[in-house]
Amino acid sequence: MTAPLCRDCLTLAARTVGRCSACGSPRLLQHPERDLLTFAHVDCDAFFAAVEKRDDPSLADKPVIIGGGKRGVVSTACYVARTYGVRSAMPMFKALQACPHAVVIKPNIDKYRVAGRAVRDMMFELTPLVEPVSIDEAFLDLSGTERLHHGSPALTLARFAKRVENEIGITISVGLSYNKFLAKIASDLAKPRGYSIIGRQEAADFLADKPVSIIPGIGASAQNRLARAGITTIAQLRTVPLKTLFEALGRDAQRLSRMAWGQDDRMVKPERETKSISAETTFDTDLKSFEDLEPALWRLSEKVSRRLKAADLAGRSVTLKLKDTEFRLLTRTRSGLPPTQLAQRLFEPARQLLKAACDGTAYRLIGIGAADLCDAAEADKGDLADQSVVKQAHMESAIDRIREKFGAAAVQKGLALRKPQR
Ligand code: TTP
Ligand code: MG
Repeated sequence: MTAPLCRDCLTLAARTVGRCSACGSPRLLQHPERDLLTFAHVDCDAFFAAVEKRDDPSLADKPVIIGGGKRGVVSTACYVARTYGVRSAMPMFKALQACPHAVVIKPNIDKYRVAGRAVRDMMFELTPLVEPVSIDEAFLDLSGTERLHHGSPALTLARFAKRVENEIGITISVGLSYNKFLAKIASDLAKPRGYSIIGRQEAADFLADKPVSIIPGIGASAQNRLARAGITTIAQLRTVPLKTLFEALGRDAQRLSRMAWGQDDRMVKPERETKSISAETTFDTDLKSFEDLEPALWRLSEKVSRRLKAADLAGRSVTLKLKDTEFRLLTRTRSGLPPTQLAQRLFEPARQLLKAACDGTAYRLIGIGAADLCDAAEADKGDLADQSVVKQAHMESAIDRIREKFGAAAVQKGLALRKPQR
């Protein structure tokens, strides 16, 4: 058994009844596979609230809620507020019913972005293999860094957590495992200030009684379909024949069923400057008519729009991509557009391009991409002549809010529901 690693004094300490023999801390990290694992997921604790508490120490022990900005919902609740039942995405009035003495602070996204970037910059000092997932979380692959950092990834991460606390003034939770799927689950196990390890030996047992929803890619509708077949846990999912799984989960079935056994081959993809954001889909049956292709294009426009919004980017050009049954690729681009991240405004030019491309050719794939990217701050402002843009932006953000609360299927445009005619 490896000696316990103290997360406070960072020594490999001989333990005296659950405490570090060097500094007395109870925060010891011990696991048979600890020094063999290299995949990590790091997530900041109650991120927005933590930044506000850092900047105003009088808030340290108070319940703090960030929210009530443009949206009437909770963006984040600190861990004190969470003890009263306050949660992200809860309507503000409910949160205040649960915790009337909470300190409510309007979000200051620019400030959080600076803090998020500082954490990220520090990650890049550990390894170039950093894959940011959102403003406050990232995957890291620390394989091959032992010599550089004079220690195992586990130790490097413990040092990192301490450094973030000391230098940035917020806390993080770390998950360490042998792949992304389990590292992400691990980081959530002991929040806040957590550090959890899931090793190869225990992974299958650990997953058995967990709900299928912890597998990324099994969204609300797949969960429903599985639940109708009596499958709610991962152990049950493992017993389903692959053919049945294909019917319930589509093309991803094999990847998802491997995850049920704790296997995940996804690499940590380092951040590259994003040049374009796109989405595409291959049809089960080739499609010819504009009426059949249009709904697919709309769904993809929504997807690209979601990704642009998540990345705080807007596109100034839109590309339509089509592949015919001979695998010949056709791309058509509209550029010089006013910057947008709205689904409707990505869709419109692409729809025109699609109309022109529907000349009887059967297509097996359609895609849409936004390029010439710029900061979202410049997007969808509208001008006096065109207030419809502002209206569209309001409408889409209302839809986004409903989806945030009730899932993607809660609001669907008529187009998205149209099935191809055959
Ligand atoms: P999370 O990492 O999901 O949440 P968190 O950091 O507040 O708390 P945890 O300790 O559980 O990780 O999201 C990061 C930030 O993103 C969060 O501080 C605020 C923002 N956010 C929203 O604005 N709305 C939401 O519904 C969620 C989930 C997050
Ligand atoms: Mg977080």
